[in-house]
Amino acid sequence: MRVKRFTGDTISDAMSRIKRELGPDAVILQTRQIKEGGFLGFFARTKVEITAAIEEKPVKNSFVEELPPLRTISTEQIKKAYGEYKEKENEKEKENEYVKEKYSNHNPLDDTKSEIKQMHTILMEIKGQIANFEKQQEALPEPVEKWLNFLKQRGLSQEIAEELIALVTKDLPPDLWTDSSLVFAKLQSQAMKLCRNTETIVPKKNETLVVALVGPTGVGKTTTIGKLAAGFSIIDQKRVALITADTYRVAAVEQLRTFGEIIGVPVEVVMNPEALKEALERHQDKELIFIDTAGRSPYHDLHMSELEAFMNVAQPDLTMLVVNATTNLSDQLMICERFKALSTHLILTKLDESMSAGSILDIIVRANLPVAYFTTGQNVPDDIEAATPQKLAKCILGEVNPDV
Ligand SMILES: Nc1nc2c(ncn2[C@@H]2O[C@H](COP(=O)(O)OP(=O)(O)O)[C@@H](O)[C@H]2O)c(=O)[nH]1
Ligand SMILES: [Mg+2]
Repeated sequence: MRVKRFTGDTISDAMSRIKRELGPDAVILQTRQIKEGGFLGFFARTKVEITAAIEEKPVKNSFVEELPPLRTISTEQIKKAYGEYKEKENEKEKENEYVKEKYSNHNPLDDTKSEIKQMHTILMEIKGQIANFEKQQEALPEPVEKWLNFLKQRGLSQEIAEELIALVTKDLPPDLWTDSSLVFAKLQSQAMKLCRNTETIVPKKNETLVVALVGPTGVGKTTTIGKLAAGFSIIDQKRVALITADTYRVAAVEQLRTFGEIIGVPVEVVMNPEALKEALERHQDKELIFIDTAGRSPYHDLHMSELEAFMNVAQPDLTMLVVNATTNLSDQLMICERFKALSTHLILTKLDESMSAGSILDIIVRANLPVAYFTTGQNVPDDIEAATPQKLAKCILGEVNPDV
């Protein structure tokens, strides 16, 4: 492992030095502003200092050279460019997490705090389970019980499953519960009611709409921004800019820039809230600006306050909390709790991979935020859908009645 400090007048200056000397796979460990020169503190110049590291073994990276010429955009090319970008990024992910842990100013107190939080979550879960067990003692009529089990198999929590059943029971007496078509239709319409709050991104007339995506690492924020940026710029012909505050990997940043060039969308890289502010000002001529943020661990207070600092400056019109449908329900709910105050909308991802997508109803009800989109695969720009109550209810209950 080679660790080295680089200075430059600007971030891109220092970044290009890092790239020249350590190559595109270098990992950024720390960035800060420094004063250089001057006399008794006067006339000093502000510079950027970046500490970066690289594994000694030479790593070949020919991603940039392999791309097709710019501007001949086809969906296939967008998919290919984004696919290659993701592949490289994933490769480095594990290695980088390790380096980051090792070299960051790691505070053991943070670990203790996060352990306490995790224990708290587990205790709350146990408490919930005991309450559920007590409730279960009151037996339901057999056909109703069967539908309750179906809902739980779909991934709904006991609590929401019972709530949905209670709503249906209101206008369906127990003797009609054997009519499965009727029950399924009622469940669908009640699920749609619980998911009635949907709202997609609508660019404004003569104003810039700023949309930020937040959430933990790996939920699909960058992929979803790729889908949205390509959709709005190519299909809807909007003027779009992309700003990424996720500057951790040099190679990832470079490749995201290349992706932006292919779809004809400028990509700005910002390392601190001030730079974010400047980047936003530079793109006031755009109709839409997407801000990609670094994945933040909801257990990590420092991570969360860094994100808040970026969001305070950006003051996005819309802040979309990205939640992965395949994450277990108690984690999903904890993520919602942590990010809810920052967020205005929800994006649900990886519905294609979830065997129990019903849990999204718990998220939707608990977060009480409008759902904007859901995503159904890794393909950029295709695998994204605007949320509607009908589509969400289908994801939750499945397309077909399980009992016919
Ligand atoms: N199956 C599936 N995978 C997805 C979806 N969205 C993103 N991914 C994958 O999830 C991984 C993490 O995505 P990324 O956008 O880097 O997450 P980020 O860390 O939140 O920016 C990548 O391998 C993506 O291809 C989706 O809707 N379905
Ligand atoms: Mg990302």
